[in-house]
Parts: sequence; C-alpha cells; structure tokens
Amino acid sequence: ESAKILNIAGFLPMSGTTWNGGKACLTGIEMAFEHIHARQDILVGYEINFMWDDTKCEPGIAAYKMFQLLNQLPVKCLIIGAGCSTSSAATAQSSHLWNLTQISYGSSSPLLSDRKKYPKFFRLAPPDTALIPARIAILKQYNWQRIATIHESFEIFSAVTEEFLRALKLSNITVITAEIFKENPAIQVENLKRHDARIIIASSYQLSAVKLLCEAYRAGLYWPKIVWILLGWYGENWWKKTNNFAGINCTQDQLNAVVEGVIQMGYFFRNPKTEKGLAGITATEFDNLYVEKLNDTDTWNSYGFVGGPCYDTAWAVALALNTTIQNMTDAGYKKTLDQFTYEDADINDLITNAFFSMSFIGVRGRIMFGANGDPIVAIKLDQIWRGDMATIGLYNWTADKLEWSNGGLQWEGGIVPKDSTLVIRKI
Ligand code: ABU
Repeated sequence: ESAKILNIAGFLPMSGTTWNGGKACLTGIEMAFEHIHARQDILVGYEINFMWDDTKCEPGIAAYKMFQLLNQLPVKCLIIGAGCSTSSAATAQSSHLWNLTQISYGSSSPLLSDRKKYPKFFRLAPPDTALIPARIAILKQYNWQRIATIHESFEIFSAVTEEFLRALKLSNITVITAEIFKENPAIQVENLKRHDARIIIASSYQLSAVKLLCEAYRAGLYWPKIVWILLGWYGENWWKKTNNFAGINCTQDQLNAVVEGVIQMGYFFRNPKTEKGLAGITATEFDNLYVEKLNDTDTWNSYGFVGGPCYDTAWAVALALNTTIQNMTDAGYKKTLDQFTYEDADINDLITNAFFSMSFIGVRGRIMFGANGDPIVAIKLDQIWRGDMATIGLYNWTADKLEWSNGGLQWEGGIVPKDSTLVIRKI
C-alpha cells in the first residue's frame, strides 16, 4: 500500500536583507523529514510533503504567499513558519481561519504571544521579553544603575524595549537615553557618547548590530570601558566578514576590536548536555550531519544556529501529527489525517492539543510549550572574548539569579567597567 501524504506549507526568508536564515532553516527541516521517514515508529504509513515558499522577511509577501499556497491543491494540514516575526504575524492571524495550526522555528516578537490574535500559533523561539529578568539580574549584580538602550526601528524590538524600560523603572535603574535607529545609527551612537553611556543594551537584527558596532568603533564607544549587551539569536561568527556586509565600512580588525567583550543573551540553539534526543542523536552529532548537508560556510557563520531549532520544529510537527493520527483512530474517525480539509476544526483542535501535550528532547534541549504556545526555555549568556564567543552563564528563573560557568564574564585587567560617571546637576 502506498503511503498516505500529509501536505505541510512552509514559509522561509530565503532572501531579503533583514533576516534571511531561510536556507539554514530549510536544511534542518529537510534533514528532520529524511530522518523521520527512515523511522519505523513514527508516522508509519504516512509521508510528509513539505511545500514551502520565500517570504523575503516581508509581511505583505508572506501573506500573499500563504493565500497562494493554501488556495492551490493539495490541501495542507499544518504550517511551518515563518522565520521573521512580521511574516509570522501576517500569516498566523488568519491561518487559523483555514483551521491550520502554525509553528514558527524562530520568530521572537513578544506580540506573537497574544493568543486572541494568534490562537493556533506555536514557536520554538521565546519572545525576547524573556530576557528582561536576566538583563535586570546582570545590571544588579554589577551595580550598574545608569544605563542606555538602543534598538532598531522594528515593532519586534520596540515592544521588548518598552517592557524593559518599565522593568528598569521598577528596579530603580536610570535610563540615561533610549535611542532608536533605522538605516544609519551614526547620530544615535553620537547621542550615546554625549550622554556618557557606558552600559548599553541593544536590540537589532544581526546585520544591523554589525552596522551599529561599526559606528561605535568610529566613536570609540567600546571595550574595555563600554559594555554592550546584545541579543543572542545571532550566528556563530556574526561579526566576521565571511558574511555579506555590503555598505558597512569597517575592516575585520576594527570589527574584531569593537566586539571584544560583547555580552549576548538568548536561548540555547544546541543542547548543552550530551544526551541523545528523540531523533537518536546528540547536538554534536546533529551538527556534524548538518554542516555536511548545508555545505556552505557563509550560511553556517551567519545563520547555522537556526538549523537546530528548525530540525526540532519538524520533529515537533511529526510528533503532533503522529499523536493526532492515533487520537483519530481511538475516537473512531472514518477519515484519516491525509483527508483533512480546511473545514475540519475538530481535527485542527486535535493537532493543537498534541502540541500542548508534547515534551521531548530535541537538538536544542527539552521542547515543550506553555499555555500561549511559547516554548519554555533556559536563558544563557555568551561573551566574545579574545575573538571567540563562549557561553559563560545562564539565568536561573527560580532563584532569579545568574549562574556562571567557564570562568564567568571576563573583564580587561579584571576591572569591572563602571556605569556612566556623568554628573547630572539640577538647575
Ligand atoms: N528571532 C529571529 C528571527 C527574527 C524575527 O523574529 O523577526
């Protein structure tokens, strides 16, 4: 008997200049489906047909591509994507009207946690607001009471900054300036300098972080007196010129100098524990297979991190569909999951519930979802030191404190930088 086909739609940012981790992600997804098809204990008698399109990280294009893909046969039973939060928002606010559950491998905007607006949406990336307690903990630990923020002008970053500013106020930490940039951060970097900002928390896409730090280099706003704290969802070597840095006029030596000491906060893309997950491989074994299949150093340097979450997303999808097939049989359904139609709200509920009830070890560590479809994750701290990025700690949610590893944060000459020393006089 031939396999029953489960058609899945996918949305990936394969091009565009904002965030184009699509190729790195697709490789992870394809690898997972190959591994799943080779197994005899999951989706037996079924085959996944993954039909994807390029969103270019543009919400309008993402919405258009979704309408196009869903209006064409065959009927899809689930959506993977998108990568960029704007594209996920543009698709997930209506995909549920087709009775489709949607799961993103990477979108991190806090706005996507809104269950009323995105009722069937799940994701493997936590919202960046999950970093706020860890940010406050590091500021408190080093008694940094006067800090600055800067973010790129996208809703994904302004929503996080807004909540961060509220948390800073509650913690009695003064924000000496909160800058926003769009294309060219030169003026905003000058402002940071004028305000004597020493501890700067920045939120931006990774290419914009290179642009920002290139300006910081020109302004002399870097290590060892200045501490930059950036987002953690950047590539392994995001500041290295093997990436396409069109229009960024800093040499590699200048970029190496300005990233020294940079702290990044984010979640684990690879399980720090050596344990075999549901797929029967460890994170290191995954990477060996992944690097070979990707066969592209530039993509690895800039977006290789997303391969693990994308592999895990595909496994989560397979598990959800497998559970649904079982639940449909147990409930005495006459039709099978390959016969799903966009009117099947009950089957869609079974798929959604299967996501809520799953818990497994993926390449990234344990995968499980909270009540709003967001993942439950640990927050880690990385630091670039002597040219390499290393994980040097994690945030303990229960104890509300940072736990250091690998020697913790490094400071030049062991001297912790001070926050702003500019005295503000009342007149
Ligand atoms: N968090 C990485 C993908 C970018 C985004 O959420 O727009």
